[in-house]
Amino acid sequence: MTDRTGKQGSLAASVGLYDDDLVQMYRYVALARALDERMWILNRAGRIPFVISGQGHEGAQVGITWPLERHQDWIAPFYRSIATCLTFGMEARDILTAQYATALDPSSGGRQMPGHYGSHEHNIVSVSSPVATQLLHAVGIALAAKIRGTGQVALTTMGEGSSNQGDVHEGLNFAAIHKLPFVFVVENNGYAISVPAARQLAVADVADRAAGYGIPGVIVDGSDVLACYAASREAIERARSGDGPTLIEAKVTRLTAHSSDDQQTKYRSAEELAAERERDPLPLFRSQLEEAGVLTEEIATRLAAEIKLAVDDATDVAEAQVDPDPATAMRFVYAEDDGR
Ligand SMILES: Cc1ncc(C[n+]2csc(CCOP(=O)(O)OP(=O)(O)O)c2C)c(N)n1
Ligand SMILES: [Mg+2]
Repeated sequence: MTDRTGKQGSLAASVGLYDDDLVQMYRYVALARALDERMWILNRAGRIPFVISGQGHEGAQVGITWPLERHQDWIAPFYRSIATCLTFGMEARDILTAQYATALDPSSGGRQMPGHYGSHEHNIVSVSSPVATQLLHAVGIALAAKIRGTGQVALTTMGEGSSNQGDVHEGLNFAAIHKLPFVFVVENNGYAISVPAARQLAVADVADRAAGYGIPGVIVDGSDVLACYAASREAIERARSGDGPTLIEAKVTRLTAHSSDDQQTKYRSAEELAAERERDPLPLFRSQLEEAGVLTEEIATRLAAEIKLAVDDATDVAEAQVDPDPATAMRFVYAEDDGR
């Protein structure tokens, strides 16, 4: 995704990127946030039934997705992966039509639950409701890539709570034994709904578990977009060159309640919530790019206008699209022509 002819200031050079990459990365973080904020408004206005938010995770998602090859590699994401899906090719319209469950929603034509994004066109596996099953899907894709010798990498993402599911042990063990081109990303936001990490894990870091599979376990500050990028690039290179999987644990913050059906002030103190705001990747990345002279006022103003236009357009399109025809509800469940 890098423009190899562009300007390269010292910040971009420090991570082997160009200034334009950094601006584009910032654009995805900001677009994901703006779409997410719009979703909450639409939910509270009674237009969409359910929001499960990526706010606080966007920096890690953009940084980690960036080194993957579009239309070549695969991602099996989870419900918070709005920025991941955008970075890998989905559009603002695709996200909101999924939220409205319209007939033309590319994720599933309105068949999936809200927040269950997917894109055949962009190699994004449809989100599964039972958490952690996506790891098995991604490991299967990685196995196929190895057998076929395609050079593809499969990456999956999930929360730290989901990482305790049995599927993770089975899939990770298999991927490690067979040195599959696979990257396992845990976006650790410290909670599984209302359950704090200390009640989910007996260890401080999910990354510690990597040793049990004989693979590297890397901890990265999920508010630091470029640190996430560097960790991901290394893991992807390792996977592609045949050295097997890596576990990346990105320590992120969950800025919203678990979902629009949750109220986090019931289980998190005002002090804790205020401290979390300090780790918001959006203003942190913006300041970093401003200080490096990459994000000028002119560029920031242009991006803000573009993003507002994209979010308004996505809302208008999703509002205008029709619902799926109930007669098609069983399509893709059973064979089309067997009389059922
Ligand atoms: C197998 C399974 N068990 C429980 C649930 C209900 N559930 C949905 S999200 C969630 C919390 C997951 O927490 P975590 O993995 O930390 O991700 P986060 O939501 O914090 O990003 C639970 C328990 C589910 N969807 N699937
Ligand atoms: Mg969590």
